[in-house]
Amino acid sequence: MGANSSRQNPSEILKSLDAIGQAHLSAGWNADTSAADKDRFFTQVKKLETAYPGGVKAYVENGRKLLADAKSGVNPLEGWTPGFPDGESLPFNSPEFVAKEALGLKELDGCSFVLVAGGLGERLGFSGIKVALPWQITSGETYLELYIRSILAMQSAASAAKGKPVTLPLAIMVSDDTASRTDELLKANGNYGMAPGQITLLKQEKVPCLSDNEARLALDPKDPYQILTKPHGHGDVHFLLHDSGTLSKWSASGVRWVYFFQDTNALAFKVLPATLGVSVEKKLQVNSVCVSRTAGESIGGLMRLTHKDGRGQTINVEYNQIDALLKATVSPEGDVADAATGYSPYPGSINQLLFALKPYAAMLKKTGGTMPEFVNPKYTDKTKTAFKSPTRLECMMQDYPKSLDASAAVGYTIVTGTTTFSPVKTNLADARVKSKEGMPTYSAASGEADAYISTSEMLMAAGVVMPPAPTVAMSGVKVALGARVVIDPSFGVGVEAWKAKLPTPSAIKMSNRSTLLLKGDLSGLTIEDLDLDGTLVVTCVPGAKVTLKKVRVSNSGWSFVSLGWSGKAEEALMIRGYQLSQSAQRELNFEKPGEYVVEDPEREGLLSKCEVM
Ligand code: UGB
Repeated sequence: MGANSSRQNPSEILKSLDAIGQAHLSAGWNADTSAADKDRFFTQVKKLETAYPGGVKAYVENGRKLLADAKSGVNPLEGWTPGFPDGESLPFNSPEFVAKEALGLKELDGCSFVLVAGGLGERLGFSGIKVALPWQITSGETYLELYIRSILAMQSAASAAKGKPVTLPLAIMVSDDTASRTDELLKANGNYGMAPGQITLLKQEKVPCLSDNEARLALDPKDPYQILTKPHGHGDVHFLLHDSGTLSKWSASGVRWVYFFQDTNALAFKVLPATLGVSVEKKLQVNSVCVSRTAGESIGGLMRLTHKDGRGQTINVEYNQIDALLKATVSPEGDVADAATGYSPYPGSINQLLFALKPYAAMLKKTGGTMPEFVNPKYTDKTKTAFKSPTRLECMMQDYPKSLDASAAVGYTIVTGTTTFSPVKTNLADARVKSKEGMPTYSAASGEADAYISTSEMLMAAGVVMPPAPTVAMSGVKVALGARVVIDPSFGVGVEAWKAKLPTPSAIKMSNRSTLLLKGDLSGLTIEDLDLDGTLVVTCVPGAKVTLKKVRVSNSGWSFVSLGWSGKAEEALMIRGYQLSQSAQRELNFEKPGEYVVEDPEREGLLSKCEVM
């Protein structure tokens, strides 16, 4: 097996497999074995060969080494001592934040985006693809639509800033589990407004499972002519971006930055302009968007590691290794909170990464996109000779900086005092347990409540006074739930843009039981004076220049009602435990381009019917 073995004929393939200790794969074949079964086997081997840098031979060799290390208990962090990485902590809406955001906005035209969406929501109890989940049920918009509309909003801002049309490309990493459903969702919705060719789907392939310490490949128990395979992890994204030619294409079209984000963080773009500003100013090759990390929680910690032989690197230490590393080195208490802040002293790494494209593409050219891997076999006993079930090599996208030398500029950005990270990963039963323990739940309920809070924080940054959100239990999961505010990203990119759309923020008031849903193309929307106690839905078409000069809304509004313990509903609701109840709303629909001013008499009265302007 090797670089050209995808072009080998069947007998050459068998010989090559034999040479790397894999003769058992075809040992059961006999005169009755059909040509079709053999064909399926060879087709799969050829596919596996091209999907891994160096092919099956390299995979088996890497497997043997990592399995030997695992057996002899080699600690990959042995010899390394943790310290604090270099980075910038920006209080949200502070002068430093606003300055970094302004700097970053100038760079938006050079941005590209990479969504890693090859994983399934197994821990979440959702059988669909996660990007098809609604990020909140007030509008029911999917994550994928939100992400694309956010990028298109940045594209409009970049085009306006540059005075010429700019296209910001998006790559989505999918897997066998998610590829067809992601493609169908995009097609059914006209790519949510992105131009043909603007989106690239990159499919990660699974890797072979290893059945023993000799790295003998496992056959599928259900099909003896197929090698058992499992996902290799999100680290595949680097190989795919390189191998598919996507990075070269982006580089040739003037892209300077690559922003990686995960499938269910609705707040992923809120901090991008400021993060870009930090990357520009500190000339960072790799900038990890981080959050304050609750000690013990399931997110990695960014650390500056120094080896006793003098090497150094700034990397993510995965959450299951943090406690042991700290105990063995600088802190006998392990992964505990810092008394002064109440958080772990190490920034929480959330897998939102901003890379400078040039050095990244150059490094991948050198390495072929190979990522450091790890293996996690579950042994049957202490002799570590047999596995409970076949294992496989895995890799993580945040491990890319491990391939850089000590002098590489790697750092982080944290925006404090605001909500920037709230992924949806945990099913309702586990979320209830985490909630009781006082840990972040990363559940559908918390993702939804945080999305409203995050938008309210943008309003507050513009000067609007919002009542504090009370803590409530949504089906046993505690969240802070105030006014449900959903505002399409076309409203504006960055705090200063929101301020311009809200020129008299002191004239905007909203009760905690209110819902404000602003949909469509909001680039022409200005809100001057709004008193909302109930639900207001505003929808604008492109070209509608709308001023809410004085709007008074008081109605019975929308609320969330529990599904009850035995409730039956679609999965997207079951993982929340509640649904939306719409009692009354005021609707303002601007269906044609033009200029509109809405000015109510001082008392609008109880309006619940639809208004079409
Ligand atoms: N993903 C893929 O695209 N392909 C794969 O093979 C696997 C995943 P998980 P994980 O932010 O809370 C990560 O499973 O791996 C995509 C970080 O390692 O949700 O447990 C998948 O679709 C951890 O340090 O997360 O933990 C999803 O979009 C911390 O940052 C993304 O990869 C943690 O995320 C993450 O996959 C977190």
